[in-house]
Amino acid sequence: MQQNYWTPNIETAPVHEIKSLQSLRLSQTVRKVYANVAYFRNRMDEMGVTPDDIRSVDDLSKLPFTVKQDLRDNYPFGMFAVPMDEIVRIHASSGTTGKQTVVGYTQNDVDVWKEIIARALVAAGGNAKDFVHIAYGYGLFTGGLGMHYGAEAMKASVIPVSTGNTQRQIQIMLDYGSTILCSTPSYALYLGETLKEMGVDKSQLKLKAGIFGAEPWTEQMRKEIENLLGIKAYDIYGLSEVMGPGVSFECSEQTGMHINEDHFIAEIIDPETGKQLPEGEQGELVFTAITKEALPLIRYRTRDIATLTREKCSCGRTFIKMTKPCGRTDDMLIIRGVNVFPSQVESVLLSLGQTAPHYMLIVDRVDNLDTLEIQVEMSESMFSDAVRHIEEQERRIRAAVESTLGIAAKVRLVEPKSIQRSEGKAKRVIDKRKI
Ligand code: DLL
Repeated sequence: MQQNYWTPNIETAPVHEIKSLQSLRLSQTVRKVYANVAYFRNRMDEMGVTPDDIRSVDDLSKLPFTVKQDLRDNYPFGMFAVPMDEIVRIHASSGTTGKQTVVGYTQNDVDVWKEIIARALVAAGGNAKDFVHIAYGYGLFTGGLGMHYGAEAMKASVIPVSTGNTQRQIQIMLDYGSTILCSTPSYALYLGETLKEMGVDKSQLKLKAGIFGAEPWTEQMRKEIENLLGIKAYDIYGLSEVMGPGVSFECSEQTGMHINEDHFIAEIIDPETGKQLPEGEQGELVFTAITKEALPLIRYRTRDIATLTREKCSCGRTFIKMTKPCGRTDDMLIIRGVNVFPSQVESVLLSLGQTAPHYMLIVDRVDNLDTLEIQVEMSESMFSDAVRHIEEQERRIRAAVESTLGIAAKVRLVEPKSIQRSEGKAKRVIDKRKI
């Protein structure tokens, strides 16, 4: 198999070497953060921990967690560990509630970020000959500019389209010969649909791969995108508080994402107790940034639920792998006491086939009882079928949801194209109970 690495000596280093590098970088980072960020110093003092207590990765659990609220409380720049004149870039999270969380980068942070994005692009088969079409939003969101700098570092020809104007995006793909598409998976699907509507055959495109992330997506959705666009679809994960896209990335094996362990230490914890969980167990992902200068967050609780594994990967990389996040602790719906993630419903829908991969979950409370309605778009061919067939399909979906998730749901098939398409992160849930 062809091995594609950007930094082979690091990406394939023996695990004990990675761990000792992490230990060294962790103790240096804790020292810096203790000296420069009042918030951390106070938290560590409260816990009776000093920088001298942190000598290796095994000491991580002695350190306090950081959560999104801490960044909000120190809005906008209160957690930065360097003076503002060293900050060369500012981004902010796309959060819809509360204050935005603001993140900063030094020149060195931007350089590291470029490297890890280049690793992801190269792992997806990218090189200097590629035309990288970036349809993530540019602006305070980290997706657009993050991927942009990495693709430039790889010396690709970068096409910074940003989001929106979907037909024009397709025209650009045709005219400029885009070979790698970077966007949210839901926007990739929308591009695929628009391609069909415009009467363009996927064989007219030069696209070979796509790098999709910023929101959860299932294996079935991957197949759907690959099919619509005629590409191989790779996952990429990240969050602005830790860096942006590129904290982890998929390789040719496509069984999870390698975490860039020379820059980030990953842990899985029990979200209820905060206790570390062993490898292979599912829980909340926690990251410590060990090379960041501007905002080196310690034990940042992502709220994303995933599993870590260090099983040998056929690509040769030794970095630990995380599974696709299956949801967030704060996205999890509790419906009549049952925990439900939107991605589980997506899996059921796509495994049954026939419907389009566009759906909306509407949760409500009627007479003190939670209700779940699943609206799913019919495919064009179904739409022209008899009503009897539609009802039968609704019944099938209802039965599958009930047996897989253990909850009763009302299923309503809706007309093709009636569920709103997103250019960025898709919105899949309307929870009326909170209103
Ligand atoms: O979404 C950074 C990013 C941009 C990642 C482009 C990948 C590609 P935030 O806006 O801070 O940053 O949102 C971070 O998005 O905690 C996850 O819940 C979710 N997320 C990101 N990547 C994935 C993925 C960017 N591949 C939050 N699968 C994270 C599932 C993802 N969820």
